[in-house]
Amino acid sequence: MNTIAQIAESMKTLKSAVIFTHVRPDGDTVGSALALGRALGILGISCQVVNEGDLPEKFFCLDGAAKITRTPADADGLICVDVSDTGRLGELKDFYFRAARKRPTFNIDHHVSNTRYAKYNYVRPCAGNCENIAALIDALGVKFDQTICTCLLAGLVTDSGSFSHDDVTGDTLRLAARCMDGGANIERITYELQNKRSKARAQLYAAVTSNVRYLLDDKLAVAVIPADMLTRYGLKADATEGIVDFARSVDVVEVSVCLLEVRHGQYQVSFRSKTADVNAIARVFGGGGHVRAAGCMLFGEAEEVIDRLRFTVSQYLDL
Ligand SMILES: [Mn+2]
Repeated sequence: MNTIAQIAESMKTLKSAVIFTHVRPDGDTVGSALALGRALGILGISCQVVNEGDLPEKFFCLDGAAKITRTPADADGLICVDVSDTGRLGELKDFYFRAARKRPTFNIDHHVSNTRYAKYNYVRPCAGNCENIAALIDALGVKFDQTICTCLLAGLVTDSGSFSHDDVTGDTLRLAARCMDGGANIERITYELQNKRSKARAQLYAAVTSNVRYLLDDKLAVAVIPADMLTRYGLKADATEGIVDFARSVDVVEVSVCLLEVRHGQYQVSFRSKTADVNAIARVFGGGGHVRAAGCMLFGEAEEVIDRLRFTVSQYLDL
């Protein structure tokens, strides 16, 4: 692994960079990318932020989000932010590997499951990857402007569950305070990125949460979202965010799982836990993430997938 100072030195030699965000982007990957892109821009390094899909509209409250594209151009360097492994680049993975043959690659992330896939790697577990990005911007010698502050705070507040997760530290809050002093609007960010929901999404939420299944003495909660359900409500996958967190909030639940059927017989699985290591559970199925929040893909019929989950989760619980 490299130090943040080494990463900053190498980045400063670039004239241009592509900054990659992960599939199904969240506030942390987008906030990380836009804050870093802004800082590098101040140094005269032109940056293009990319994502494999169309960016959900809620992110447009952040400066620069409207310029995020799915079609990168060539650049001097490739930077991945909040991307634990290259599979998380989705359809941009091929572009990344082609360009990586001749360009330096950077990996700035906070996931314990990070595979250190780049030439330069800086991986430090913390509440939000924006904490690592803030350290990098400091190492680059760029002063935080209002845009940087807003984007960093967006990553911090969303990835930490509004500063409620157990990996939140005094440093997380000190950085948040610094962002507030720099003019970030926390009310706008939290409303746009976390709290605002459409009526259709509220109805989906009610339908799914009222059918949560409780297994393993109620320690495992499973929410299932069949593919046709999203179609019925006219919603996309990102509308299901928060359902798995709701299921974990039930007092007796230790591990919560949300199964989203992305195509027939294929489930995108999100895990949350109170104390169990769901990164380890997700890894059993080829996924990963954080100790208390992770994900993977599972194939099969719903009942069969739930059986496999029930068995594997039972190995990680005191029953
Ligand atoms: Mn993150």
